[in-house]
Amino acid sequence: MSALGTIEDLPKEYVDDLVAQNTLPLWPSLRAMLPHGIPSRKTQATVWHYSDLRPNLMRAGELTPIEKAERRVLVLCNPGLGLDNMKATPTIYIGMQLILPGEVAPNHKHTPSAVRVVVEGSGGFTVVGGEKLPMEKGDLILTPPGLWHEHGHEGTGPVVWMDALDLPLVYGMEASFSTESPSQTIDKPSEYGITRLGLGGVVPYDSLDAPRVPYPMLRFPWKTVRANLRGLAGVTPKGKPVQLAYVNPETGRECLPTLGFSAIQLRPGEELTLPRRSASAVLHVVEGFGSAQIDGAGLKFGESDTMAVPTHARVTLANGSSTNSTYLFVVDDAPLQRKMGIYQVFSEDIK
Ligand code: GTQ
Repeated sequence: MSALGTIEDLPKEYVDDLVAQNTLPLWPSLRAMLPHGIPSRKTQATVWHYSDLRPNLMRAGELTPIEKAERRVLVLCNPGLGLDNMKATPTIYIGMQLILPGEVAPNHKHTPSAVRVVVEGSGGFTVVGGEKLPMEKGDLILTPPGLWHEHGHEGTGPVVWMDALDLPLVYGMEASFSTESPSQTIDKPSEYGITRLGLGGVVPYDSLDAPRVPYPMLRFPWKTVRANLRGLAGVTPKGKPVQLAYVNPETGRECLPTLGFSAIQLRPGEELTLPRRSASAVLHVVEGFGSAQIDGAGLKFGESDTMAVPTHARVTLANGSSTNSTYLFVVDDAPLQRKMGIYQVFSEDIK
């Protein structure tokens, strides 16, 4: 394979004429656009420590009233992707949102998909499509594209959650916008989704004949996921990932169109090499501490810390405790990559 011609190889007046016509030659850029073997990646393996972020988030609570923010969020920006672009990975936006007692983050809907994972505090809630969803630490709450959602806080003390959105993707498509509306009427019983669909392998009988709603379950309580992980850990050989995917229980497939969610348990003392995958990801520590090697970068993580994983990265995770398990929540863009037919797991890396 020979080296391709560069811009400098061409007469300057020719290049100037191409540019004047809003055109460019491909060949000087071909290798950059389609590198051989592995994509070029600007995303850096990065950790955001919650202990650094929290004081600034609390200060935002003093500096900016909710009316001036609508969503009081500090955004985790991957330095490799340009801070202004507000991307944790090329497709994933991550924010840490603070809501104080009595505050309301008003009702809206938008084209990007969003989820919340509760980091601290209790008494927070989100109303999604007329269902009031309580928010307790570790819970996953879906706000799918086009569904109305608003947040509130009926408890005491601060409530913080992590927002994950496919905003970089939808914004990049020039398809990102929101619509406002007065507060929703709550028209579903509490715990509606989890009561109907959150039990092992059974669904309401009439759902077999009823037209499918795309997002039948909107809240995945951490308590249930954690217990299921512990069950799986007991039957999973050492060295194999103890990992559960969050799915739509009616289809068994991913619960949002573009982003996927899973939870990993690192057993006491466990070190785990994940299969290398074409998807980019964000890891959030729900419980525990340890260290990660992501594409050769050594990162230490503690509870509520968040890490960015580039596409195609090598990832090894080590539990820092020899007596307790460590639990990680994972966001990735695998559902989108599957739909595009480009998702790959490099199984030769699986030990
Ligand atoms: O809570 O609806 O971090 O609309 C960014 C955009 C949170 C939200 C974000 C949003 C929200």
